[in-house]
Amino acid sequence: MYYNEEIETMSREELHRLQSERLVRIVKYTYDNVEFYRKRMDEHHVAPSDIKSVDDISKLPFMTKQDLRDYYPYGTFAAPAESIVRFHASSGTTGKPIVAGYTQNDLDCWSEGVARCLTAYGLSHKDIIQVSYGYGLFTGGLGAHDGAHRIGAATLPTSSGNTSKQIMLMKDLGSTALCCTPSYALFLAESLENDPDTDISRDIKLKVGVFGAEPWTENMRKELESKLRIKAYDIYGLTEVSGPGVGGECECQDGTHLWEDMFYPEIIDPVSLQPVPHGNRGELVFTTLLKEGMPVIRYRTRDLTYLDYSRCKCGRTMVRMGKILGRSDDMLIVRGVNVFPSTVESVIMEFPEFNGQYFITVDRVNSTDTFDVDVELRPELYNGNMSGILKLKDALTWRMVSVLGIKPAVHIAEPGSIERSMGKAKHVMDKRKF
Ligand code: DLL
Repeated sequence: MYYNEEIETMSREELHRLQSERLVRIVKYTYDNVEFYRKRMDEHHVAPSDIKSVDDISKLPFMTKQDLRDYYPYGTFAAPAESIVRFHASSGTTGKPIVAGYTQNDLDCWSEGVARCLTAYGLSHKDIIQVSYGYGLFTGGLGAHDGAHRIGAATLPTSSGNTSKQIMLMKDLGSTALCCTPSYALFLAESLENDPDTDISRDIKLKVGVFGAEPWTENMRKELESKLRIKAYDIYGLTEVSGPGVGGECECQDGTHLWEDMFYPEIIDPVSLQPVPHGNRGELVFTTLLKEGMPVIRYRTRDLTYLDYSRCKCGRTMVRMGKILGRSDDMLIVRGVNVFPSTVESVIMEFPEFNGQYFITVDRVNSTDTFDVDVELRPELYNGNMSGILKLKDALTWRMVSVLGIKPAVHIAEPGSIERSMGKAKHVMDKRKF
């Protein structure tokens, strides 16, 4: 099922035409209304009239998170203040948040993106969609909410946290879909398993999980699907571009369709800043083709992935993005080796003995990096069988060595001892002082 069949299945030629028309318009709009863009384009000796189609996009300068910080709070807004109807913000690890402002049209485009995703997951007005992403400045809660509303589903806006109440309402009202981060879904699943009054197959009506906001692996998908007896779908997005629903998977689950009629994607080499050949991994860059409040042009997301332009069996013609490996700024360099937390997760999840909870600590002792991985066993296996635990620890250590190229100190942690997250999980602590 499609939410907007005409757009989702339009021919690539038609899409190219639509994107080009929209790009020409947005470039002129930002040049005319935002000093930041005017200055940047002038510095790069490019004028709006140089942009005739999306084939000219590489003439335009890039934009970074730092630009958004430097021009905080209103410096990259293009619409007059009175037409902004909502703000959201994403808090980075340091400094000022990134603030985004939306006009009513922006909110309508955003909810259409989410509605396309929810429809692709098989959801409709017949569903009860429990939104356990946080409501507030974070785009997850209200973004999923507006999309659910748009398809006419009944929305259960529980927001994040208060897990026992979430479970009670999920059971009593019969939620059929759950929207939250994969790490919170794992915590909810564990809580359901540990609840003596709940039999998941009897009491829980969930059929679909709408998971995103953080990298998660195929092995984590399997774990969540089997624990919650659902089909788990990926939803992607970021505040700077709109929020959740910049793209989502379809029933084929073979990549995340990006809604290219609204968000033009590119993949560049983060060092040379040149486009990479189709299919190669690099940094994802977006240009918003319709946004009025705070458009972004060639915005460097830092997310590392690849794009697949081959046709999907579902009939959608929109490009598919591979799973996000991580953000270039989340990558750890440990003893000179590049380590992505998502790769560590994927190795841990190869072992059915672990429950998916882990924590990585990196430090520097006597000028040498230390790399510790704490990982929880499933409760039923944490039974004092020391030789079994030691064997498992060894097996995980050597598997990490072969995949990561670096040897971690693995610690088998007591079930429940690693802090659970209600939103985006924090899996890493880097204590090194650079
Ligand atoms: O996380 C928007 C969102 C909410 C997406 C709910 C999906 C569901 P930010 O807080 O601005 O916005 O964080 C954006 O989160 O650049 C990625 O690094 C990461 N991210 C988002 N979705 C995914 C995903 C929201 N499906 C940043 N897989 C992005 C991997 C994701 N990483």
